[in-house]
Amino acid sequence: MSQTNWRKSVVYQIYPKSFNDTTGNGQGDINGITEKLDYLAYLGVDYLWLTPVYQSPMNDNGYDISDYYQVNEIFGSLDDLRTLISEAHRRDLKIMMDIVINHTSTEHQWFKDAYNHPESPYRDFYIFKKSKDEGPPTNWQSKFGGNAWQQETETDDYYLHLFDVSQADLNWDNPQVRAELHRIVKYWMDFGVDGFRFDVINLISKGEFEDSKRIGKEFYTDGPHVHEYIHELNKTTFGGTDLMTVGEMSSTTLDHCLKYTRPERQELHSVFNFHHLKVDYAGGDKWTNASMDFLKLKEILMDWQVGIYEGGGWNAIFWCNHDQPRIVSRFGNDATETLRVQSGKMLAIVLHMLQGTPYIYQGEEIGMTNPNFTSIDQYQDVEAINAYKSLIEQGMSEREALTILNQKSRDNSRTPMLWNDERHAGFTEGEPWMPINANYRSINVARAMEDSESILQTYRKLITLRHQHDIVTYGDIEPLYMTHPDLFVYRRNYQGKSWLVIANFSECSVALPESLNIEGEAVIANCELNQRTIEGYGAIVIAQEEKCDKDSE
Ligand code: TEU
Repeated sequence: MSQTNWRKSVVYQIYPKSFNDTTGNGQGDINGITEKLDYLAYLGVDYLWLTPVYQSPMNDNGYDISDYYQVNEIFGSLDDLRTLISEAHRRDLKIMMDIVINHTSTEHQWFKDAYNHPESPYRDFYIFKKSKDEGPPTNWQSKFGGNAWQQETETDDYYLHLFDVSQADLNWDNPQVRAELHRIVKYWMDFGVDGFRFDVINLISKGEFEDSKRIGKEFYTDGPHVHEYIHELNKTTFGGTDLMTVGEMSSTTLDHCLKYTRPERQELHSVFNFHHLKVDYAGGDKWTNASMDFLKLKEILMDWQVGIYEGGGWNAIFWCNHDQPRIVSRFGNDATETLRVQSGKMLAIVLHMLQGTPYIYQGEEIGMTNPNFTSIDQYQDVEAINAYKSLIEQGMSEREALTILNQKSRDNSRTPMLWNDERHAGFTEGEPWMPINANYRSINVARAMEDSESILQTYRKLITLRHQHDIVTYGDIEPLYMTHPDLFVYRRNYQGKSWLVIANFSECSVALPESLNIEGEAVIANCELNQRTIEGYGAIVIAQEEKCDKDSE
Protein backbone atom coordinates (compact mmCIF):
# COMPACT_ATOMS: atom_id res chain seq x y z
CA MET A 1 0.00 0.00 0.00
CA SER A 2 1.42 3.38 -0.92
CA GLN A 3 1.77 6.30 1.47
CA THR A 4 -1.09 8.75 1.29
CA ASN A 5 -0.69 12.46 1.84
CA TRP A 6 -3.76 13.16 3.94
CA ARG A 7 -3.68 16.83 2.96
CA LYS A 8 -4.21 15.95 -0.71
CA SER A 9 -6.85 13.35 0.06
CA VAL A 10 -10.57 13.14 -0.54
CA VAL A 11 -12.75 11.25 1.92
CA TYR A 12 -15.92 9.33 1.09
CA GLN A 13 -18.41 8.86 3.91
CA ILE A 14 -20.32 5.60 4.13
CA TYR A 15 -23.47 5.15 6.20
CA PRO A 16 -23.29 1.34 6.28
CA LYS A 17 -26.92 0.74 7.15
CA SER A 18 -27.97 2.38 3.89
CA PHE A 19 -25.07 1.48 1.60
CA ASN A 20 -25.40 -2.08 0.31
CA ASP A 21 -27.14 -5.11 1.77
CA THR A 22 -25.68 -8.56 1.07
CA THR A 23 -27.85 -10.61 3.45
CA GLY A 24 -31.32 -9.61 2.32
CA ASN A 25 -32.35 -8.27 5.74
CA GLY A 26 -33.00 -4.82 4.29
CA GLN A 27 -30.03 -3.18 6.05
CA GLY A 28 -26.61 -2.58 4.59
CA ASP A 29 -23.57 -4.41 5.96
CA ILE A 30 -19.77 -4.49 5.96
CA ASN A 31 -19.56 -7.11 3.21
CA GLY A 32 -21.75 -4.79 1.18
CA ILE A 33 -19.04 -2.14 1.42
CA THR A 34 -16.34 -4.63 0.40
CA GLU A 35 -18.46 -5.54 -2.61
CA LYS A 36 -18.44 -1.92 -3.76
CA LEU A 37 -14.75 -1.17 -3.33
CA ASP A 38 -14.10 -1.27 -7.06
CA TYR A 39 -16.70 1.43 -7.54
CA LEU A 40 -15.08 3.57 -4.84
CA ALA A 41 -11.66 3.07 -6.44
CA TYR A 42 -13.19 4.11 -9.78
CA LEU A 43 -14.53 7.26 -8.12
CA GLY A 44 -10.95 7.92 -7.02
CA VAL A 45 -11.37 8.79 -3.33
CA ASP A 46 -8.58 8.07 -0.84
CA TYR A 47 -10.26 7.39 2.51
CA LEU A 48 -13.56 5.76 3.44
CA TRP A 49 -15.12 6.96 6.69
CA LEU A 50 -17.53 4.42 8.12
CA THR A 51 -20.16 5.76 10.52
CA PRO A 52 -20.28 3.55 13.65
CA VAL A 53 -20.51 -0.21 13.15
CA TYR A 54 -19.95 -1.21 16.79
CA GLN A 55 -22.35 -3.06 19.00
CA SER A 56 -25.28 -0.80 19.70
CA PRO A 57 -29.03 -0.85 20.39
CA MET A 58 -29.22 1.54 17.40
CA ASN A 59 -31.43 4.15 19.05
CA ASP A 60 -29.28 6.70 17.27
CA ASN A 61 -28.16 4.36 14.48
CA GLY A 62 -24.89 3.37 16.08
CA TYR A 63 -23.92 6.65 17.77
CA ASP A 64 -25.07 4.89 20.93
CA ILE A 65 -22.29 2.35 21.47
CA SER A 66 -22.74 -0.51 23.93
CA ASP A 67 -19.43 -2.26 23.19
CA TYR A 68 -16.53 -0.50 21.50
CA TYR A 69 -14.67 -3.75 20.80
CA GLN A 70 -17.40 -5.60 18.91
CA VAL A 71 -19.10 -5.20 15.59
CA ASN A 72 -22.89 -5.01 15.59
CA GLU A 73 -24.15 -8.26 14.09
CA ILE A 74 -26.48 -6.43 11.73
CA PHE A 75 -23.31 -5.16 10.04
CA GLY A 76 -21.36 -8.43 10.17
CA SER A 77 -18.35 -9.53 12.20
CA LEU A 78 -14.85 -8.45 13.14
CA ASP A 79 -13.64 -10.81 10.44
CA ASP A 80 -15.77 -9.02 7.85
CA LEU A 81 -14.17 -5.79 8.95
CA ARG A 82 -10.69 -7.32 8.63
CA THR A 83 -11.54 -8.40 5.10
CA LEU A 84 -12.86 -4.95 4.25
CA ILE A 85 -9.66 -3.33 5.50
CA SER A 86 -7.36 -5.65 3.58
CA GLU A 87 -9.43 -5.47 0.39
CA ALA A 88 -9.51 -1.68 0.69
CA HIS A 89 -5.75 -1.54 1.19
CA ARG A 90 -5.25 -3.68 -1.92
CA ARG A 91 -6.91 -0.89 -3.85
CA ASP A 92 -5.03 1.90 -2.05
CA LEU A 93 -8.16 2.89 -0.17
CA LYS A 94 -7.89 3.73 3.52
CA ILE A 95 -10.44 3.13 6.27
CA MET A 96 -11.44 5.67 8.94
CA MET A 97 -13.47 4.61 11.95
CA ASP A 98 -16.00 6.81 13.70
CA ILE A 99 -15.14 7.10 17.39
CA VAL A 100 -18.01 8.17 19.63
CA ILE A 101 -16.48 8.89 23.02
CA ASN A 102 -18.41 11.87 24.33
CA HIS A 103 -21.08 9.40 25.43
CA THR A 104 -21.93 5.71 25.49
CA SER A 105 -25.21 3.89 25.14
CA THR A 106 -27.03 3.34 28.41
CA GLU A 107 -26.76 -0.34 27.39
CA HIS A 108 -22.99 -0.17 27.85
CA GLN A 109 -21.78 -2.35 30.73
CA TRP A 110 -20.20 0.69 32.44
CA PHE A 111 -23.49 2.51 32.52
CA LYS A 112 -25.52 -0.50 33.56
CA ASP A 113 -23.18 -0.91 36.49
CA ALA A 114 -23.27 2.76 37.39
CA TYR A 115 -27.02 3.16 37.19
CA ASN A 116 -28.78 2.46 40.45
CA HIS A 117 -25.50 1.55 42.20
CA PRO A 118 -24.15 4.74 43.74
CA GLU A 119 -21.25 2.68 45.15
CA SER A 120 -20.18 1.31 41.74
CA PRO A 121 -16.68 2.29 40.57
CA TYR A 122 -18.34 3.11 37.26
CA ARG A 123 -20.60 5.71 38.85
CA ASP A 124 -17.93 8.34 38.25
CA PHE A 125 -17.57 7.30 34.58
CA TYR A 126 -20.71 9.33 33.91
CA ILE A 127 -22.14 12.62 35.09
CA PHE A 128 -24.61 12.02 37.89
CA LYS A 129 -25.88 15.02 39.85
CA LYS A 130 -28.40 15.60 42.60
CA SER A 131 -31.72 17.18 41.71
CA LYS A 132 -32.17 20.85 42.36
CA ASP A 133 -35.38 22.33 43.75
CA GLU A 134 -37.02 18.97 43.01
CA GLY A 135 -36.15 19.31 39.34
CA PRO A 136 -33.16 18.55 37.13
CA PRO A 137 -29.77 19.87 38.30
CA THR A 138 -29.61 22.49 35.53
CA ASN A 139 -31.71 23.67 32.65
CA TRP A 140 -29.35 22.27 30.00
CA GLN A 141 -31.21 21.17 26.89
CA SER A 142 -30.62 17.96 24.94
CA LYS A 143 -29.68 18.46 21.29
CA PHE A 144 -32.50 16.08 20.45
CA GLY A 145 -35.07 18.11 22.41
CA GLY A 146 -36.14 18.33 26.04
CA ASN A 147 -34.06 18.57 29.21
CA ALA A 148 -30.59 16.99 29.08
CA TRP A 149 -30.96 15.31 32.50
CA GLN A 150 -32.74 12.03 33.12
CA GLN A 151 -33.76 10.99 36.62
CA GLU A 152 -32.78 7.58 37.88
CA THR A 153 -35.63 5.37 38.92
CA GLU A 154 -34.26 4.35 42.33
CA THR A 155 -32.42 7.45 43.54
CA ASP A 156 -32.89 11.16 43.47
CA ASP A 157 -29.98 11.60 41.03
CA TYR A 158 -30.02 12.59 37.40
CA TYR A 159 -27.56 11.67 34.67
CA LEU A 160 -26.54 13.93 31.80
CA HIS A 161 -27.35 13.12 28.16
CA LEU A 162 -26.60 15.90 25.68
CA PHE A 163 -28.20 13.72 22.97
CA ASP A 164 -30.83 10.98 23.34
CA VAL A 165 -31.81 9.74 26.78
CA SER A 166 -30.08 6.47 25.85
CA GLN A 167 -26.75 8.27 25.22
CA ALA A 168 -25.18 9.06 28.59
CA ASP A 169 -22.31 11.57 28.63
CA LEU A 170 -18.98 10.28 29.89
CA ASN A 171 -17.06 12.08 32.62
CA TRP A 172 -13.75 13.00 30.95
CA ASP A 173 -12.54 14.63 34.16
CA ASN A 174 -12.06 11.11 35.51
CA PRO A 175 -8.57 9.91 34.43
CA GLN A 176 -9.76 6.29 34.44
CA VAL A 177 -12.37 7.17 31.81
CA ARG A 178 -9.74 8.79 29.64
CA ALA A 179 -7.47 5.76 30.00
CA GLU A 180 -10.31 3.44 28.90
CA LEU A 181 -11.03 5.65 25.90
CA HIS A 182 -7.36 5.72 24.91
CA ARG A 183 -7.39 1.93 25.08
CA ILE A 184 -10.28 1.83 22.61
CA VAL A 185 -8.47 4.08 20.13
CA LYS A 186 -5.29 1.98 20.43
CA TYR A 187 -7.28 -1.20 19.86
CA TRP A 188 -8.57 0.11 16.53
CA MET A 189 -5.12 1.34 15.54
CA ASP A 190 -3.77 -2.16 16.15
CA PHE A 191 -6.70 -3.54 14.18
CA GLY A 192 -5.29 -1.77 11.14
CA VAL A 193 -7.49 1.25 10.52
CA ASP A 194 -5.99 4.34 8.91
CA GLY A 195 -7.85 7.18 10.54
CA PHE A 196 -10.50 8.38 12.94
CA ARG A 197 -13.43 10.72 12.89
CA PHE A 198 -14.14 11.82 16.46
CA ASP A 199 -17.82 12.44 17.12
CA VAL A 200 -18.71 15.75 18.87
CA ILE A 201 -15.23 15.79 20.39
CA ASN A 202 -15.48 19.45 21.43
CA LEU A 203 -18.24 18.62 23.92
CA ILE A 204 -16.17 16.31 26.14
CA SER A 205 -15.14 18.81 28.79
CA LYS A 206 -18.09 20.02 30.81
CA GLY A 207 -17.76 23.27 32.72
CA GLU A 208 -19.82 24.70 35.56
CA PHE A 209 -23.04 22.98 36.56
CA GLU A 210 -24.11 25.80 38.85
CA ASP A 211 -26.25 28.11 36.75
CA SER A 212 -29.56 26.35 36.36
CA LYS A 213 -31.29 28.92 34.20
CA ARG A 214 -29.30 28.80 30.97
CA ILE A 215 -29.73 26.14 28.31
CA GLY A 216 -26.13 25.18 28.78
CA LYS A 217 -24.35 25.18 25.42
CA GLU A 218 -21.75 27.70 26.59
CA PHE A 219 -20.75 25.51 29.53
CA TYR A 220 -19.74 22.44 27.56
CA THR A 221 -18.95 23.64 23.99
CA ASP A 222 -15.15 23.86 23.61
CA GLY A 223 -15.13 23.41 27.40
CA PRO A 224 -12.39 24.28 29.90
CA HIS A 225 -10.14 21.20 29.48
CA VAL A 226 -11.00 20.23 25.92
CA HIS A 227 -7.61 21.05 24.37
CA GLU A 228 -5.74 19.37 27.19
CA TYR A 229 -7.80 16.17 26.82
CA ILE A 230 -7.45 16.05 23.03
CA HIS A 231 -3.71 16.68 23.26
CA GLU A 232 -3.43 13.86 25.78
CA LEU A 233 -5.42 11.59 23.46
CA ASN A 234 -3.07 12.49 20.62
CA LYS A 235 0.10 11.87 22.65
CA THR A 236 -1.18 8.60 24.08
CA THR A 237 -2.53 7.14 20.86
CA PHE A 238 -2.26 8.33 17.24
CA GLY A 239 0.28 11.17 17.66
CA GLY A 240 3.40 10.61 15.56
CA THR A 241 1.71 8.03 13.30
CA ASP A 242 0.31 8.82 9.87
CA LEU A 243 -3.28 8.11 10.90
CA MET A 244 -5.59 10.80 9.66
CA THR A 245 -7.85 12.47 12.23
CA VAL A 246 -10.84 14.74 11.98
CA GLY A 247 -12.91 16.09 14.83
CA GLU A 248 -16.57 16.93 14.61
CA MET A 249 -17.02 20.29 16.31
CA SER A 250 -20.46 21.35 17.40
CA SER A 251 -21.20 25.13 17.52
CA THR A 252 -17.49 25.89 17.72
CA THR A 253 -15.38 28.99 16.97
CA LEU A 254 -12.58 29.72 14.52
CA ASP A 255 -10.12 30.37 17.36
CA HIS A 256 -10.79 27.00 18.93
CA CYS A 257 -10.55 25.27 15.55
CA LEU A 258 -7.13 26.79 14.98
CA LYS A 259 -6.09 25.40 18.31
CA TYR A 260 -7.51 21.98 17.48
CA THR A 261 -5.64 21.77 14.18
CA ARG A 262 -2.38 23.73 14.25
CA PRO A 263 0.19 20.95 13.89
CA GLU A 264 2.48 22.20 16.64
CA ARG A 265 -0.31 21.85 19.21
CA GLN A 266 -0.57 18.10 18.52
CA GLU A 267 -4.31 17.74 18.76
CA LEU A 268 -6.07 16.81 15.48
CA HIS A 269 -5.40 17.13 11.76
CA SER A 270 -8.67 18.73 10.77
CA VAL A 271 -12.13 19.78 11.91
CA PHE A 272 -15.73 19.88 10.73
CA ASN A 273 -17.79 22.90 11.67
CA PHE A 274 -21.42 23.47 10.75
CA HIS A 275 -21.89 27.22 10.60
CA HIS A 276 -22.26 27.27 6.80
CA LEU A 277 -25.09 24.74 7.02
CA LYS A 278 -27.23 26.91 9.27
CA VAL A 279 -27.93 29.55 6.62
CA ASP A 280 -31.41 28.13 6.11
CA TYR A 281 -32.36 28.14 9.80
CA ALA A 282 -34.88 30.96 10.26
CA GLY A 283 -33.86 32.91 13.37
CA GLY A 284 -31.26 30.22 14.12
CA ASP A 285 -33.97 27.58 14.54
CA LYS A 286 -33.40 24.39 12.53
CA TRP A 287 -37.05 23.31 12.63
CA THR A 288 -38.34 26.03 10.32
CA ASN A 289 -38.86 26.29 6.58
CA ALA A 290 -36.58 28.88 5.09
CA SER A 291 -34.62 29.46 1.93
CA MET A 292 -30.90 29.91 2.27
CA ASP A 293 -29.20 33.22 2.87
CA PHE A 294 -26.64 33.19 0.05
CA LEU A 295 -24.59 36.17 1.21
CA LYS A 296 -24.32 34.64 4.63
CA LEU A 297 -23.23 31.33 3.13
CA LYS A 298 -20.38 33.04 1.28
CA GLU A 299 -19.42 35.13 4.28
CA ILE A 300 -19.24 32.16 6.64
CA LEU A 301 -17.40 29.89 4.23
CA MET A 302 -14.88 32.56 3.34
CA ASP A 303 -14.30 33.69 6.94
CA TRP A 304 -13.42 30.12 7.79
CA GLN A 305 -11.39 29.53 4.64
CA VAL A 306 -9.24 32.62 5.12
CA GLY A 307 -9.10 32.36 8.92
CA ILE A 308 -8.02 28.72 8.97
CA TYR A 309 -5.55 29.22 6.11
CA GLU A 310 -3.93 32.27 7.66
CA GLY A 311 -3.87 30.75 11.12
CA GLY A 312 -2.15 27.57 9.90
CA GLY A 313 -5.00 25.19 10.75
CA TRP A 314 -6.90 22.74 8.53
CA ASN A 315 -10.56 22.51 7.49
CA ALA A 316 -12.63 19.52 6.54
CA ILE A 317 -14.98 20.80 3.83
CA PHE A 318 -18.38 19.32 3.08
CA TRP A 319 -21.95 19.96 1.97
CA CYS A 320 -23.42 16.66 3.07
CA ASN A 321 -23.29 14.02 5.76
CA HIS A 322 -25.69 11.62 7.48
CA ASP A 323 -27.11 14.48 9.58
CA GLN A 324 -27.80 16.89 6.73
CA PRO A 325 -30.37 17.09 3.93
CA ARG A 326 -29.23 16.39 0.36
CA ILE A 327 -27.32 19.39 -1.00
CA VAL A 328 -28.82 19.37 -4.50
CA SER A 329 -32.29 19.71 -2.96
CA ARG A 330 -31.02 22.26 -0.47
CA PHE A 331 -28.67 24.81 -2.08
CA GLY A 332 -29.14 23.53 -5.64
CA ASN A 333 -32.32 22.77 -7.53
CA ASP A 334 -33.99 19.39 -8.05
CA ALA A 335 -37.11 20.68 -9.80
CA THR A 336 -36.08 19.21 -13.18
CA GLU A 337 -33.46 16.72 -14.30
CA THR A 338 -31.49 19.41 -16.14
CA LEU A 339 -31.43 21.71 -13.12
CA ARG A 340 -30.50 18.87 -10.79
CA VAL A 341 -27.52 17.85 -12.89
CA GLN A 342 -26.36 21.39 -13.52
CA SER A 343 -26.66 22.54 -9.89
CA GLY A 344 -25.19 19.27 -8.59
CA LYS A 345 -22.05 19.86 -10.65
CA MET A 346 -21.87 23.51 -9.68
CA LEU A 347 -22.03 22.69 -5.97
CA ALA A 348 -19.35 20.04 -6.41
CA ILE A 349 -17.00 22.46 -8.18
CA VAL A 350 -17.47 25.22 -5.60
CA LEU A 351 -16.74 22.89 -2.70
CA HIS A 352 -13.87 20.91 -4.17
CA MET A 353 -11.90 23.98 -5.17
CA LEU A 354 -11.90 25.23 -1.56
CA GLN A 355 -8.94 24.79 0.75
CA GLY A 356 -9.09 21.81 3.11
CA THR A 357 -10.02 18.14 2.92
CA PRO A 358 -13.23 17.49 0.97
CA TYR A 359 -15.76 14.90 2.10
CA ILE A 360 -18.29 13.25 -0.20
CA TYR A 361 -21.29 11.62 1.43
CA GLN A 362 -22.63 8.48 -0.24
CA GLY A 363 -25.02 9.35 -3.05
CA GLU A 364 -23.89 12.97 -3.24
CA GLU A 365 -21.68 12.02 -6.19
CA ILE A 366 -24.72 10.98 -8.22
CA GLY A 367 -26.83 13.92 -7.05
CA MET A 368 -29.26 12.04 -4.80
CA THR A 369 -32.19 14.20 -3.67
CA ASN A 370 -34.32 14.52 -0.51
CA PRO A 371 -37.02 11.84 -0.65
CA ASN A 372 -40.03 14.08 0.19
CA PHE A 373 -41.76 11.66 2.52
CA THR A 374 -45.53 11.97 2.69
CA SER A 375 -46.13 10.50 6.14
CA ILE A 376 -44.47 10.69 9.55
CA ASP A 377 -44.44 6.87 9.53
CA GLN A 378 -41.68 6.95 6.92
CA TYR A 379 -39.37 8.78 9.33
CA GLN A 380 -36.97 6.76 11.46
CA ASP A 381 -34.67 9.22 13.15
CA VAL A 382 -35.09 9.89 16.86
CA GLU A 383 -34.35 13.59 16.33
CA ALA A 384 -36.98 13.93 13.56
CA ILE A 385 -39.64 12.12 15.56
CA ASN A 386 -38.99 14.26 18.67
CA ALA A 387 -39.05 17.42 16.57
CA TYR A 388 -42.32 16.39 14.93
CA LYS A 389 -43.97 15.81 18.32
CA SER A 390 -42.76 19.13 19.58
CA LEU A 391 -43.95 21.02 16.47
CA ILE A 392 -47.40 19.45 16.83
CA GLU A 393 -47.46 20.34 20.54
CA GLN A 394 -46.69 23.92 19.59
CA GLY A 395 -49.92 23.93 17.57
CA MET A 396 -48.65 23.26 14.07
CA SER A 397 -50.72 21.12 11.69
CA GLU A 398 -49.38 17.68 10.69
CA ARG A 399 -48.94 18.92 7.17
CA GLU A 400 -46.91 21.96 8.20
CA ALA A 401 -44.75 19.87 10.51
CA LEU A 402 -44.12 17.37 7.74
CA THR A 403 -43.07 20.13 5.34
CA ILE A 404 -40.43 21.19 7.84
CA LEU A 405 -39.20 17.62 8.35
CA ASN A 406 -39.04 17.17 4.59
CA GLN A 407 -36.66 20.09 4.41
CA LYS A 408 -34.58 19.55 7.53
CA SER A 409 -34.66 15.98 8.77
CA ARG A 410 -31.51 13.89 8.97
CA ASP A 411 -33.46 11.06 7.33
CA ASN A 412 -33.21 12.99 4.06
CA SER A 413 -29.70 11.63 3.63
CA ARG A 414 -30.28 8.21 5.14
CA THR A 415 -32.39 6.61 2.42
CA PRO A 416 -30.61 3.70 0.73
CA MET A 417 -27.91 4.22 -1.85
CA LEU A 418 -29.22 4.02 -5.41
CA TRP A 419 -27.13 1.50 -7.34
CA ASN A 420 -29.23 0.72 -10.41
CA ASP A 421 -32.76 0.80 -11.81
CA GLU A 422 -33.69 -2.68 -10.61
CA ARG A 423 -35.85 -3.65 -7.64
CA HIS A 424 -35.06 -1.52 -4.55
CA ALA A 425 -32.42 0.23 -6.63
CA GLY A 426 -30.10 -2.74 -6.20
CA PHE A 427 -29.68 -1.93 -2.49
CA THR A 428 -31.29 -5.08 -1.09
CA GLU A 429 -33.02 -8.31 -2.07
CA GLY A 430 -35.26 -7.90 0.98
CA GLU A 431 -37.41 -5.09 2.33
CA PRO A 432 -35.35 -1.91 2.76
CA TRP A 433 -35.30 -0.45 6.30
CA MET A 434 -35.98 3.00 4.82
CA PRO A 435 -37.99 3.82 1.70
CA ILE A 436 -36.06 3.98 -1.58
CA ASN A 437 -36.15 7.37 -3.31
CA ALA A 438 -38.89 7.29 -5.94
CA ASN A 439 -36.54 8.71 -8.58
CA TYR A 440 -34.14 5.74 -8.51
CA ARG A 441 -34.81 4.78 -12.13
CA SER A 442 -33.15 7.94 -13.39
CA ILE A 443 -30.74 8.63 -10.51
CA ASN A 444 -28.45 5.68 -9.84
CA VAL A 445 -24.79 4.69 -9.98
CA ALA A 446 -25.04 2.38 -13.01
CA ARG A 447 -26.55 5.11 -15.11
CA ALA A 448 -24.12 7.75 -13.88
CA MET A 449 -21.17 5.50 -14.77
CA GLU A 450 -22.41 5.14 -18.34
CA ASP A 451 -23.14 8.81 -18.85
CA SER A 452 -20.08 10.90 -19.63
CA GLU A 453 -21.99 14.06 -18.66
CA SER A 454 -23.14 12.87 -15.23
CA ILE A 455 -22.52 14.55 -11.88
CA LEU A 456 -20.40 11.50 -11.02
CA GLN A 457 -17.94 12.34 -13.80
CA THR A 458 -17.56 15.86 -12.41
CA TYR A 459 -16.70 14.44 -8.99
CA ARG A 460 -14.16 12.08 -10.54
CA LYS A 461 -12.51 14.93 -12.39
CA LEU A 462 -12.43 17.14 -9.29
CA ILE A 463 -10.71 14.39 -7.31
CA THR A 464 -8.12 13.96 -10.06
CA LEU A 465 -7.50 17.70 -10.19
CA ARG A 466 -6.82 17.74 -6.46
CA HIS A 467 -4.40 14.87 -6.78
CA GLN A 468 -2.59 16.41 -9.73
CA HIS A 469 -2.41 20.11 -8.89
CA ASP A 470 -0.90 21.34 -5.65
CA ILE A 471 -2.65 24.68 -6.01
CA VAL A 472 -5.92 23.00 -4.94
CA THR A 473 -4.37 21.77 -1.72
CA TYR A 474 -1.86 24.45 -0.84
CA GLY A 475 -3.00 27.59 -2.63
CA ASP A 476 -4.21 30.55 -0.59
CA ILE A 477 -7.80 31.67 -0.87
CA GLU A 478 -8.98 35.04 -2.04
CA PRO A 479 -12.70 35.84 -1.80
CA LEU A 480 -14.08 38.09 -4.55
CA TYR A 481 -17.35 39.96 -5.17
CA MET A 482 -18.65 39.01 -1.75
CA THR A 483 -21.75 41.18 -2.04
CA HIS A 484 -22.81 39.85 -5.45
CA PRO A 485 -26.31 38.38 -4.94
CA ASP A 486 -25.87 35.35 -7.26
CA LEU A 487 -22.20 34.70 -7.96
CA PHE A 488 -19.75 32.84 -5.75
CA VAL A 489 -16.30 33.90 -6.93
CA TYR A 490 -12.90 33.19 -5.45
CA ARG A 491 -9.32 32.58 -6.38
CA ARG A 492 -6.70 30.11 -5.33
CA ASN A 493 -3.14 31.41 -5.68
CA TYR A 494 0.02 29.33 -5.52
CA GLN A 495 3.56 29.76 -6.77
CA GLY A 496 2.70 32.42 -9.35
CA LYS A 497 -0.35 30.58 -10.62
CA SER A 498 -3.94 31.48 -10.00
CA TRP A 499 -7.16 29.54 -10.41
CA LEU A 500 -10.30 31.59 -10.65
CA VAL A 501 -13.54 29.90 -9.57
CA ILE A 502 -16.85 31.39 -10.73
CA ALA A 503 -20.20 29.84 -9.82
CA ASN A 504 -23.75 30.98 -10.33
CA PHE A 505 -26.10 29.98 -7.51
CA SER A 506 -29.21 31.26 -9.33
CA GLU A 507 -31.39 29.59 -11.92
CA CYS A 508 -30.98 32.52 -14.36
CA SER A 509 -28.07 33.62 -16.54
CA VAL A 510 -25.96 36.30 -14.94
CA ALA A 511 -23.62 38.85 -16.53
CA LEU A 512 -20.10 38.69 -15.13
CA PRO A 513 -18.81 41.85 -13.42
CA GLU A 514 -16.87 43.99 -15.88
CA SER A 515 -13.75 44.10 -13.77
CA LEU A 516 -13.39 40.30 -13.72
CA ASN A 517 -10.59 39.00 -15.92
CA ILE A 518 -11.71 35.68 -17.39
CA GLU A 519 -8.81 35.03 -19.71
CA GLY A 520 -7.17 31.67 -19.36
CA GLU A 521 -7.88 28.03 -19.78
CA ALA A 522 -10.91 26.27 -18.29
CA VAL A 523 -9.74 23.49 -15.98
CA ILE A 524 -13.23 22.21 -15.27
CA ALA A 525 -16.67 23.61 -16.05
CA ASN A 526 -20.32 22.74 -16.50
CA CYS A 527 -20.90 25.65 -18.89
CA GLU A 528 -19.27 28.05 -21.32
CA LEU A 529 -18.96 31.77 -20.82
CA ASN A 530 -20.67 33.31 -23.84
CA GLN A 531 -20.41 37.08 -24.06
CA ARG A 532 -19.30 37.30 -20.45
CA THR A 533 -22.46 35.62 -19.22
CA ILE A 534 -22.70 32.58 -17.00
CA GLU A 535 -25.79 30.40 -17.31
CA GLY A 536 -28.03 29.32 -14.42
CA TYR A 537 -26.10 27.09 -11.98
CA GLY A 538 -23.04 27.39 -14.20
CA ALA A 539 -19.57 26.93 -12.71
CA ILE A 540 -16.12 27.25 -14.22
CA VAL A 541 -12.54 27.17 -12.99
CA ILE A 542 -10.07 29.16 -15.09
CA ALA A 543 -6.32 28.66 -14.80
CA GLN A 544 -4.47 31.93 -15.15
CA GLU A 545 -0.78 32.53 -15.24
CA GLU A 546 -0.71 35.12 -12.54
CA LYS A 547 -3.01 36.98 -10.27
CA CYS A 548 -4.82 39.83 -12.02
CA ASP A 549 -5.06 43.04 -10.03
CA LYS A 550 -8.12 44.23 -11.88
CA ASP A 551 -10.45 42.09 -9.74
CA SER A 552 -12.28 44.07 -7.17
CA GLU A 553 -15.32 44.04 -5.01
O1 TEU B 1 -23.72 14.78 15.52
C1 TEU B 1 -23.57 15.85 16.37
C2 TEU B 1 -24.46 17.00 16.18
O2 TEU B 1 -24.52 17.86 17.04
C3 TEU B 1 -25.29 17.16 15.00
O3 TEU B 1 -24.86 17.12 13.77
C4 TEU B 1 -26.67 16.73 15.29
O4 TEU B 1 -27.07 15.66 14.52
C5 TEU B 1 -27.53 17.92 15.00
O5 TEU B 1 -27.12 18.95 15.84
C6 TEU B 1 -28.94 17.64 15.29
O6 TEU B 1 -29.67 18.75 14.87
C7 TEU B 1 -23.05 13.60 15.82
C8 TEU B 1 -23.42 12.54 14.82
O7 TEU B 1 -22.99 12.95 13.54
C9 TEU B 1 -24.89 12.30 14.88
O8 TEU B 1 -25.34 11.39 13.92
C10 TEU B 1 -25.19 11.78 16.28
O9 TEU B 1 -26.58 11.65 16.44
C11 TEU B 1 -24.66 12.71 17.35
O10 TEU B 1 -23.32 13.12 17.12
C12 TEU B 1 -24.65 12.02 18.69
O11 TEU B 1 -23.66 11.05 18.73
